[in-house]
Amino acid sequence: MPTPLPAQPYPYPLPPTGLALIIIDMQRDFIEPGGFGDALGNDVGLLRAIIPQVRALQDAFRRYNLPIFQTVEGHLPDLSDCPPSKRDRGHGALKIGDPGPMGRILVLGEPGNGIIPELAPLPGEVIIPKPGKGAFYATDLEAHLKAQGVTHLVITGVTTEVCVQTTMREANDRGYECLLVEDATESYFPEFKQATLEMVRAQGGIIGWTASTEAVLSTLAAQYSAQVAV
Ligand code: C5J
Repeated sequence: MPTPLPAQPYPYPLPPTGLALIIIDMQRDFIEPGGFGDALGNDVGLLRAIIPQVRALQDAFRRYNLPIFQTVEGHLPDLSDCPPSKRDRGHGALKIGDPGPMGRILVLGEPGNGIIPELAPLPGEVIIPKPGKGAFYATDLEAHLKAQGVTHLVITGVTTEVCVQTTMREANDRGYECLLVEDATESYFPEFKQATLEMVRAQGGIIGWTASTEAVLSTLAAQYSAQVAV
């Protein structure tokens, strides 16, 4: 039986099996000075506020042996998977592929492309490199989810209105029941974050649900600690 998790616009049906945590793009490129987010003129320090909540969710999913998928946005070194429209867009100080203080901007394998140390994956946890904003586009995320019988996604990470929202919409269209964690996602623009939360849960949850980290953690404990103890 699903356990109701306090959420908006109404309780989220936390399933007995089939739940996974998605952590979007908690990589140095977006969160530390000298990366892509900084090159675009953003105050990257704003994004650090969610690290404790994402870490608490990561710890809980590990405790209950539930799958965790992290993504990193990045391109192949020859940029063959980066459309010129993406590289040329905007007037950033550095463009995708340019050398920067943390290596080449938004290129897979460069120091800036690494997940921040506070959220480093454990051996065996899956990292999905993605060339786009959505985590399903040109990746094997869906194959991983199907292989593990995942039906419900708890979604966290940055930035709320770009890669997080795009991923949530892609997942919703594929039939996943998605919960966006309000204080475990962040934007460079507080008003865009707020608007995204409202868009997701409007019209009876047209894209899914939103809930606090605390609500997720306490309901996870109620639902899964007995299963782990057995
Ligand atoms: C952006 C992302 N904002 N991870 N990427 O370009 O949201």
